[in-house]
Amino acid sequence: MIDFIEVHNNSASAKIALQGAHIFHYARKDEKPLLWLSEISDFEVGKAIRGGVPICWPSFGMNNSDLPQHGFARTSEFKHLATNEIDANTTEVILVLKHSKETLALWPYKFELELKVTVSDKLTMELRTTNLDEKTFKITQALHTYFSISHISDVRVKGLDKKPYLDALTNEQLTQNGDIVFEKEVDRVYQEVNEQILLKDKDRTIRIKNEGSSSVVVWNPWIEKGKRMSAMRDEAYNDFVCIESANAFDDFVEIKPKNSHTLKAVIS
Ligand code: TA6
Repeated sequence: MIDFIEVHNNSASAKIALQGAHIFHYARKDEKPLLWLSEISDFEVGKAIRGGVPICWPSFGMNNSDLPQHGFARTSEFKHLATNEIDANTTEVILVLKHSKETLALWPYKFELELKVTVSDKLTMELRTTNLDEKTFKITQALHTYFSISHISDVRVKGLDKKPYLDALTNEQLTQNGDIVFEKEVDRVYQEVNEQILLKDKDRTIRIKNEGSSSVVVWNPWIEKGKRMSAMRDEAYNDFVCIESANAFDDFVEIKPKNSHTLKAVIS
C-alpha cells in the first residue's frame, strides 16, 4: 500500500498518492466522483495506479525510448510540501519531486517538478517544471486524466471539431469532424487546442480548460486493448474516457536553465 493525502472541505473531497503525486479521487460534495479508478488497481510501490490522474513526465508515451512509457514521475515518490486551507471551500496541496541519483541515471538533468492541486468545486492541477541544470532540456508531458462516465456509448466530447489530430493507431494526420463519439478504440493527439473541452454525459457535463499546452489526448482502449491493459477489468473500457492535458509530440516544451514551465488544467 502506498501513502496518500486526504482532503475534505465544504465543496469537495480528494485523495492524492505521494507516489506519482497521483490524484486518484476527486468528487464534489454530494456528487459522484469525476475521476474513474479501477477497482482492481494495484496500490503497489513502483506500479502506476490505474485511473485518476497519472502524471506522464518527462516524456509522454514512448517519445524518449530511454525512459519507461510515460516517463518516471508516475512511479516516483513525491514529497508533501504543504497543505493550505485557503478557506472553508478551498484546499491547496503541494507535492514536489526533485532529481536524485535514480532519476539522473534515467534522465541526465537536474530538475524540480511541483504539482499544486487545488480542491474546490473545481479541480485545478498546476504542474510546474523547473530546470535546475546548466543545460537546456526538452520535455513532453500529460495530466492523463481518467474521467468516470455513465457508459461509453452515452458520452461525446465537444470542442475539438475541425482540429487536426494524429491518430496514434494508424499514424495518420487527420481532421476532426464534429463531436467525438466512441464506437471503437480511440487514441488521438489533438493539436492547436486552446478552447474549453466538454465531456457530455447523460446526466452531467464536465469542462476541461488547459493552459501551457496545445495538445489534448483522447483515449479509450475499447474491447481488445481493454483486455490487454494491466490492472483493469475486461469491461472497464465502458466506464471511463481519458482526456489528457498534454504537451505531446511537436508540442514539446524546451526549458532553459533556471526557467520554469507550468501545465495547468482546470476541471469543473
Ligand atoms: O494516452 C494514451 C496512452 O498512451 C495509450 O496509448 C495507452 O495505452 C495509455 O496511454 C495507457 O498507458 P499505460 O502505460 O498507463 O498502460
